[in-house]
Amino acid sequence: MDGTLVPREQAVVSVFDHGVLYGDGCFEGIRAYHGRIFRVGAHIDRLFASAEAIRLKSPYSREQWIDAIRTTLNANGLTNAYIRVVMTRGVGTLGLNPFRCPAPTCFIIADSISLYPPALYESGMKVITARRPRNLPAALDPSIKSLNYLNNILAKIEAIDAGVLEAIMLNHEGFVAECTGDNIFFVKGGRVVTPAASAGLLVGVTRGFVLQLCREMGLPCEERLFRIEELRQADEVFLTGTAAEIIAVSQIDDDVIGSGTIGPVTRRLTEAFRARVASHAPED
Ligand code: PXG
Repeated sequence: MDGTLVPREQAVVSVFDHGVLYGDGCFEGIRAYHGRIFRVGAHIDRLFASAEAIRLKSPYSREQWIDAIRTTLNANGLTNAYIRVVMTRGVGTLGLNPFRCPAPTCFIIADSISLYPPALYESGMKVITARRPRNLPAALDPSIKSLNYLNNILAKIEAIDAGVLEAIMLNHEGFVAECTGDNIFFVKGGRVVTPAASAGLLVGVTRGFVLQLCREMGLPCEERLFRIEELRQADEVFLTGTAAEIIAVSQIDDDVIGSGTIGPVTRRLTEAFRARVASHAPED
């Protein structure tokens, strides 16, 4: 918390913090595998980009954040972990003005996470198409990982109400953007496709890693705009995210995707992903 290790019960934030009052701030979710912090540089770069986009200045350098993440991981005795890094606007007066908050509140949590039941990684999971569109980039750019997640949470509620765990979100023009907490890919005729950043989405670290794996494995891949109809006709659909890693989609609304279970390309990418995070490659 703000540069000091504190026990869990002392890790508290003021009710006057604008992160709490207005969702004014940004965050990252990061994984550690075997004591190595996965793509920590990319996550801290994105944290700084999010902060800059909301005119929030980090009191710590990139290196200080990375050191603090490592310290928090070690203090919790964790080697496999989920790390949450949060930077809020800080404590201020009631009223929106962010510039009346003298200092950001910064904290790091190291804990565990399991997002989806393990069996779903074999069977694939059902998702729905949310009726609610993803935020308009000109209003609140989804590439900013801000503490305002209500757009995603309201779509997540649509999913839960429909008895599934994720929802596909379309942008204001009806192009597929992403899911509430995951990016989305499809495979058709051996080509791997994911929405281009211009669809208005969080440019996921896992998404970037999967695109890199495709190139390394010689799988043709592209980033472009597409509509939900194209997704319904795909051979395979899968989601990517820090928490989810790679998970197959078996059904979208009433449409079964491909064989209705994890497909061969998704399986290959999942195996490559797991091998890489388990390997002793240097941390990056
Ligand atoms: N889109 C959105 C809206 C996200 O929130 C992703 C895509 C995937 O990005 P990364 O960089 O993780 O590959 C995210 C990330 C959670 C949780 O608690 C959600 C995310 C990450 C970690 C935990 O549900 N979402």
